[in-house]
Amino acid sequence: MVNDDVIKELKAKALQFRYDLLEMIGIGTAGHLGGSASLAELMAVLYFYRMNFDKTKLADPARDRLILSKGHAALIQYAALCEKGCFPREALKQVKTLDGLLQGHPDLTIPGIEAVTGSLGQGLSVALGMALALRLDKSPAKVYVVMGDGEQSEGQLWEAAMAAANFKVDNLTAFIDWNKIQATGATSDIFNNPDLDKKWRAFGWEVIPCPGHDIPKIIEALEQADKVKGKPALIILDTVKGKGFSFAENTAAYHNGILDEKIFAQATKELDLAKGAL
Ligand SMILES: Cc1ncc(C[n+]2csc(CCOP(=O)(O)OP(=O)(O)O)c2C)c(N)n1
Repeated sequence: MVNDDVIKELKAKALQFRYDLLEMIGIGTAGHLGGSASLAELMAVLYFYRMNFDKTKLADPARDRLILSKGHAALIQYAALCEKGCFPREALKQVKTLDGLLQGHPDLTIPGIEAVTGSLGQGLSVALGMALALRLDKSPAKVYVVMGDGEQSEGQLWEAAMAAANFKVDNLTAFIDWNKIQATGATSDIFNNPDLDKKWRAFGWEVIPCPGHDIPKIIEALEQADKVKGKPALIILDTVKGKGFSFAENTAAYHNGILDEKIFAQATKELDLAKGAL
C-alpha cells in the first residue's frame, strides 16, 4: 500500500498539470484539452512515482521511456516534464509558437521527449523497437506507451501488438486512454471497435482494466503489469475525456476547442474548488 501522503502529492501534481493545461491553451486559441486532461493522473503516477526519470540524466541508457502515441495530447506530457524541471515554466506560455520550444506534437528537440508522435498508430511500434533493444542490452529500463481509444482503428498498431506478443516482450507496458470519445464524436459512432480487452488478449497480451483517474488503482495496475512475464501488458484506463473541467467532460467539443474568456474563468474556478478539496 502506498502511503496517503504520497497519494495526496500525486493528486496535487495531477491538479497542477490541469492548471498548466489552461496556461498553455490560454484564451482564444485552440488546444487539445480533452485528451490531455484524461491523462493527468497517469502522468502524475508515471513521472512522479513510477519511472526512473531524472532531468539531469536524459540520455542515461537505464532511464525508463515514455512514448505518447496519441501525440496530440502533448500538453499533458509538457506539463509533467515542466514540473520535472526539464524546461522553465516560461516555455509553457509559448506553446505552439514557431519560436517556442514546445510544439503542438512531441518533438525530439524537447528535453524528455523520446519520440516524435502525432501521426496516430505509430507509437507502439517505436516503443516495441526500444523495448527489444533494451532487452538485447540486458537493461533494467522499462518502456511505457500511451495510445488513444480512437487510435485503436490504426492498422500498424495491431502489427506491433502481434509482434510484441510474438517476441514475448515483457519490458513494455502499454496503456489505452479509454475515454470513449475521439476528435469529432463518440468512438463507437465513428469507428466502432468494441471489446478491446478481448481483442488485445487474443493478440497475446495480458490485459489489466483500471479506473483511470484513481491514483492508487493506477499504481496497483502497474504493479500487476510488473509481475507479467513472457508477454507484454496492456492497462486499459477507464477515463473521462476532459476530466476536471465540467464543460469539457465526455464531449468532443473540447477535443481541440477554443476557450473563451467566460469558459476560461469557469475552468480556473473549478480547479480552485478542486484544490480546496484536496
Ligand atoms: C494517422 C492519423 N490520422 C488522423 C489523425 C487526426 N486525429 C488527431 S486526434 C484524433 C482522434 C484521436 O482519438 P483518440 O485516440 O480517442 O484520442 P483522445 O480522444 O484520447 O484524445 C484524430 C483522428 C492523426 N493525428 N493521425
